[in-house]
Amino acid sequence: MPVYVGLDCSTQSLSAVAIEVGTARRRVLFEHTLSFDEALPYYGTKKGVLPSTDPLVMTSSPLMWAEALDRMMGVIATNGGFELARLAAISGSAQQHGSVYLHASATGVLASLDPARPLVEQLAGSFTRDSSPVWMDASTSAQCTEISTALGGDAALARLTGSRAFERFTGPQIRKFYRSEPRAYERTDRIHLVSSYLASLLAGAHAPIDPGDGAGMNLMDLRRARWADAALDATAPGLRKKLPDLELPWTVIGRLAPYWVRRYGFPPSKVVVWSGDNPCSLIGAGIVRPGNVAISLGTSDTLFALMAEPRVDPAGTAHVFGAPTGDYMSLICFRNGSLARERVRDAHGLDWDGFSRALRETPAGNRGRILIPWFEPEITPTVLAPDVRRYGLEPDDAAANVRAVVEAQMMAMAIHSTWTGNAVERIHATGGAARNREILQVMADVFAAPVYPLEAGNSASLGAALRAAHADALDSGHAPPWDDIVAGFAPLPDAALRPDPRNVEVYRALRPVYAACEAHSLHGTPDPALLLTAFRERQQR
Ligand code: ADP
Ligand code: XUL
Repeated sequence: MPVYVGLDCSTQSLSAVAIEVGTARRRVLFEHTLSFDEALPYYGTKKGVLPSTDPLVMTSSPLMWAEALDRMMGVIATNGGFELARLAAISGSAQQHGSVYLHASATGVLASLDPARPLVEQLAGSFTRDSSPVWMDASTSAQCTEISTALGGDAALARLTGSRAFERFTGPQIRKFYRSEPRAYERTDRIHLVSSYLASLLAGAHAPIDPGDGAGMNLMDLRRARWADAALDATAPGLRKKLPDLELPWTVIGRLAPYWVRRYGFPPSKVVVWSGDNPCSLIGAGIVRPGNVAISLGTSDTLFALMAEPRVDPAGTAHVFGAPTGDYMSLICFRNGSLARERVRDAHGLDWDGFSRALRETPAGNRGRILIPWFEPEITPTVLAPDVRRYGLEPDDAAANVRAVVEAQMMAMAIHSTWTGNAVERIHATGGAARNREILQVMADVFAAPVYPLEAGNSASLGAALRAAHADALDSGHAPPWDDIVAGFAPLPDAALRPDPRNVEVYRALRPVYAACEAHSLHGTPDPALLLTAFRERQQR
């Protein structure tokens, strides 16, 4: 039975998962995580990021990522618990947007890695920039404006690349490097994403970028999955020849380089193009067809969905990336997630049991009592300063405030995801708050769709392993449907929370009322008092 390995290089750690994929048995064989700060302390990172005097600058060390990869491959070889000869293919996932800058000499180094010496020793002279900007960097506002202006504004850039200019996106980061260190930029032969850099190390040759991660750069024509010349020109001169090629997300880019074969005893397994952590998580969460949505209830809440069409968010706050299935995916972030739920919970001296009890004891629709929960500046919709408002809601009514915060979050997610154009048919819920079934019931009722809680685990590395399995099958001449690829790893039907038809009706009526309260808070549009009264009267009937 073949084994597939998926790696995930996130902000703070490198994780690996090995899965066994047979007709009768499909299961996780091995999981392991190396935390950068703890396992590789001599790079000096804190939570995976290098110290900086400028709070807007966030970088990490590409050499550290290479050393982590070297170590992880050693751990898999000795402790993976499977016969290495069974490893059919390997792929990976990485934090999106981060970039790695290589000198021309890197090409020769990659092609002739010596298995007798550690990887980092051999790579040390290969970088034109020792540190790599990562997704938390926010230091490129000037470059965002320049790129956006050159391309005809935010909306035009979003239509072309899937997102308006964002500080963390790779294009603005490359422009800043070109402006501040023009000579180092000129000496740069290749600019990789974290994903394509690590794939290059595995394959011993420069790896391509897939449309999932390529869409996080403000450089790729989303519809054609090709570099967009106008965006390249607006970013930095001579950029095209410094970028890797773009390839389909199931491309087998080569075999594990002799370094890995001789140093650790791996077979020359297929290396499959890596992708970003969000596209990989989509697959790891079992989202493989339009109408399937994943909602992660973590510190922030995020909603990501598979889309058949490359539509973009007219409000400009969300992102559209390529999906590993060859479709598209939306990514919508809501900053006031667990953060806001905890603020309400703590304000009323509750624990999570008390929070759940409050949800059980209050009716759907909350008798028209509404909270706008921007305890911190909000990403979706854009709110720059904290702004909490209550409509008909007493601040000290604990149970009503609990229901109001959860209903507000679910309403906002439903309202601000309609632009994706796909009706929601099922939701896979993950993140710390997904263990709360009362919260998930509100989700099911608001979206009028069943909610399947996912088992905790690293969905990005699992998604990478499943992508490796899919690419291997395709490369071997049969193309199983994606439903079959994720089968056995996707949530079981009997765990689902089903929508209650009466509550679905209530929330259908509440939606325009909530939208009016949101618009009133955001733009000072007319007070929604009349709408609220009508909704309350309808609930009392
Ligand atoms: P992160 O985004 O940091 O990875 P997690 O996905 O691990 O976050 O989620 C952590 C959050 O889950 C905590 O901040 C907490 O608010 C929330 N949480 C944990 N248990 C519950 C519960 N029973 N009900 C609601 N929220 C919970
Ligand atoms: C997405 C983003 C993050 C990183 C985190 O746009 O910036 O999700 O991919 O790893």
